[in-house]
Amino acid sequence: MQMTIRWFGKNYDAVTLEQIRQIPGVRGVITTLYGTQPGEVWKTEDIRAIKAEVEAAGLKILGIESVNIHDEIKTGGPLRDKYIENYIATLERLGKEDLRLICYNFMPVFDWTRTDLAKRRTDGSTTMAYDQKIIDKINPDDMLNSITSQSNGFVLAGWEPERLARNKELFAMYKDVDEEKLFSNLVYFLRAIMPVCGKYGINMAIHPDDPAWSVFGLPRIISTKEKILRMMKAVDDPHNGVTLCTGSLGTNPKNDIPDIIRSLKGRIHFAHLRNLLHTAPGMFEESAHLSSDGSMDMFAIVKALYDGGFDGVIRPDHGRNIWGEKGMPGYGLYDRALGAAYIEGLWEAVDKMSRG
Ligand SMILES: [Mn+2]
Repeated sequence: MQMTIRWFGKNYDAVTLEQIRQIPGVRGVITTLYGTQPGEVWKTEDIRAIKAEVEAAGLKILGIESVNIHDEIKTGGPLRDKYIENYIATLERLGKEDLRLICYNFMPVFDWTRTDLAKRRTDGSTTMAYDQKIIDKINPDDMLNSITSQSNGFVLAGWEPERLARNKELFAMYKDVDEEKLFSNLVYFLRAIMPVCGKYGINMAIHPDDPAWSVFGLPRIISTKEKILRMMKAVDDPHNGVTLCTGSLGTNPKNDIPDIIRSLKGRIHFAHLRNLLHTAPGMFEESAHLSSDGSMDMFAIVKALYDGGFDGVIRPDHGRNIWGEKGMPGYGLYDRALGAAYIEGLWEAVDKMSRG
């Protein structure tokens, strides 16, 4: 297991590489070329530059989150083959620079959805929260304005203004895309990229839908064990894998995460570990990572990963904002550092118990 922290690059992140380097057990970061647009071929010089910057701080880039997928690919539009070619060219360049873990998602329009980015908890911390009753009452434009106004001035991954300015156009593009169509477009994409992944040993790790049900009528295909296994079988290649995001899958309390982990043995390339507190049906908030603070059994989750021989990359996922930090919602330093240390502790305990 390799512990990492997501880092958005010096122009976008308030957390520095020097700070990340001091979190116990953290040897690497997960990052991306944040300024690039979906569909763009990444430049080798840009990849080398960010790699050199991270390595100069005594860390390594252990995964890319994300190489985003152009909507022409997701909707199966007339330009999809051109954008798949571009995606393959980017993978090739990443592979040549020894970057072999790629997180991506196949969610239409919105990467993730929350209704409150700074819900105050009883301990005075703030956290991201979701309430389906609010979503049912608003339209996507309200959603965008609300997210943007709460972002503390940061550009939030998945809510980049360039993309979201095209909100209406995007909804129109997905008008005739149902779950089956989206699924077959994903399979088409994966079949096309598997040869280059095989050549460079690149592991693709699809991120589950967040929340794990349809919002604003958009289709969801990576939200349950059955759906994920269907996708694994449709492209039965070890390079076609998943990002096991407990906070996304766990939005639906019916998802048994340790069971999902066991069913995906060998196909989990990346793990996002965080905890949620379910407050009512369709309503949750992101808690601290500890089992005792949320609704998930983080010990059982770590043990299932360990027992399945997981040797990939983990990162603590979103954290609360604590100790007065003015951070990007979900991505401050302090609570994620606590999360990393906690997960390291669980891992050490499970490891020593298993060895007897
Ligand atoms: Mn995640």
